Amino acid sequence: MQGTRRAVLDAIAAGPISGPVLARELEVSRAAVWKHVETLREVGFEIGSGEEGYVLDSVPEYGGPAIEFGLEAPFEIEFHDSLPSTNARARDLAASGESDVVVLADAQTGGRGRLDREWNSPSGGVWLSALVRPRLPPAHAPLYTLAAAVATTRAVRATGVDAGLKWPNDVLVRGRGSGRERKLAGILTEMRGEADRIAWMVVGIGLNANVDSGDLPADATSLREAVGDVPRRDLVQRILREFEALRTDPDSILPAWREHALTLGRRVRVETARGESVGRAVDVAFPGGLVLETANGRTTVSVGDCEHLRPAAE
Ligand code: BT5
Repeated sequence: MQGTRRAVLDAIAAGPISGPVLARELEVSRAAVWKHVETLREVGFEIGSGEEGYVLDSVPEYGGPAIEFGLEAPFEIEFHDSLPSTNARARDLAASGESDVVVLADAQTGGRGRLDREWNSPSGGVWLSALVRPRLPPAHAPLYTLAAAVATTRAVRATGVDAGLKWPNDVLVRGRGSGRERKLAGILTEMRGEADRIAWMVVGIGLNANVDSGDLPADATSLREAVGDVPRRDLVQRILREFEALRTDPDSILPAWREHALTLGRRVRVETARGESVGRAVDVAFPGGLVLETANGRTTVSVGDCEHLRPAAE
């Protein structure tokens, strides 16, 4: 949101405040204040004007300005009703030099998972991509995938859903009783690295929020299915706040991941480009590899598709 407009909104939210006082405080003309108020109303903020001045009556349910308002993370939000892929859009923004922008869409028509797999993205989900430029060597990029998965898990758990992490990039909802775990969210990280430093990184998060599970693959689930529809503005703000807290304190990422891990302690099969490894997952190691105890000893896999072979209880 444009700087003065944001200041107008913050002042009204803390109000009531009159137009002339607002103009004086922000050192702009009264006409400028009025114009910003009109623009805010157009994007859905209900601003009343009583005797004591402007008051904020309500905030729009979703969308860029709604999420930027009260967001405790330094991201600009670019919202679209529909896009082919928020990751693709964020890559374009990277190419034009932008940073710290979050692209958010209500629906995607060409959402992608890893290895160019299709990602179902019906209207009502949270499809977002954060464009960041961390001062890290390219080899440390997996940390950000884990951080995004932790941030998503924390935000989801705050809605009352018993979610946990499957290495490397999935958020699962635990099955009730002997029920299977089902995928609620996935992360797709893309980047361009220079020799010793990441140039840009796009961290894509796909979270099945207010969508019917019938519109998703068979082994997927949604928040709607688990707890009913949730306010997506709160959800996105929470994800971004948690992501920000983790990226500014990188040492906290692996411990936070372990805390919510469903993979650790389980027998797993990991398929990598070089073949498959089967063993017991015992830890996650910097910058994000999975440590396995296999028949041939300990090994660490850094990328791959992981399958949980038995329920945790066994
Ligand atoms: C992922 O890939 O889990 C990463 C998904 C990232 C999606 C976000 S949405 C915002 C941003 N923009 C994009 O275009 N992408 C990112 P992977 O681990 O490869 O899992 C893909 C597999 O999950 C597919 O092959 C399906 O089997 C399954 N799948 C597809 N859509 C799903 C959904 N909505 N929920 C759960 N599983 C799904």
